[in-house]
Amino acid sequence: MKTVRLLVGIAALISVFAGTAVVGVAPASGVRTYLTVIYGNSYPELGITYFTSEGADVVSVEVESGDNGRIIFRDPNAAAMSLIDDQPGTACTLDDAVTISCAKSVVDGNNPPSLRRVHNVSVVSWGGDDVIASAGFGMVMGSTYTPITVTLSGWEDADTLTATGGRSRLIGGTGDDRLVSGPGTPNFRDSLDGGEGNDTIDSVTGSPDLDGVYCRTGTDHVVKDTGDILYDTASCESVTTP
Ligand SMILES: [Ca+2]
Ligand SMILES: [Ca+2]
Ligand SMILES: [Ca+2]
Repeated sequence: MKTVRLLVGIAALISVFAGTAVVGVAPASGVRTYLTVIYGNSYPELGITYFTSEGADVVSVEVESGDNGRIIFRDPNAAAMSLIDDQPGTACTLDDAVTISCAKSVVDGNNPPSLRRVHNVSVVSWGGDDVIASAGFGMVMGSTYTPITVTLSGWEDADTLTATGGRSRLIGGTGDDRLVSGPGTPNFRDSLDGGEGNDTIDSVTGSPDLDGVYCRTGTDHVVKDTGDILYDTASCESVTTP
């Protein structure tokens, strides 16, 4: 089952990133948690995805500020972590048994060499009641000042997804999920998608940061700022604005 979903997830990534990156094969999951980091995006951009295990995981990702800031995945309940990428000379390091961190850019080995910048960061969790959080306002390096987009996907069961900072996409999937989007980067709209199930969606920030909400099926409750947008209003059974 997980193999099928992993393939679906990878296919989705390839679809999203339209990249030509070599995709690594995830290690056998004999342990409770495994982690895979995959690079893939439209060259020379980079995307990094962290896959957790079946079962309830508690995972965080932080995008530090500054060109030299790092992208840090923490999984304190992991039995082990592993690292797969398509870069010779990876920009990610296994810092300890439960922490992987990645540079926000890497110069590849091509001739002439290209500076590859990370534009997308994802955490994908499968079954289990997962708690996934993101934080940090780290920007893409260079002159665009476009925030790195952080995507948290809970898939099955009752997940709690919380994003603070930057530009975020929360995807609850099936199950009765709780999605919370805190203050982000003005002018870059966050997205909260409850998916199937009875979801609680909180996009209140009291800041100029605007959010977009999908409730989908189930009996969903939304708390939102006045300016936040409901993409499927009829599917949001309860909507309140402080
Ligand atoms: Ca889950
Ligand atoms: Ca859901
Ligand atoms: Ca729903």
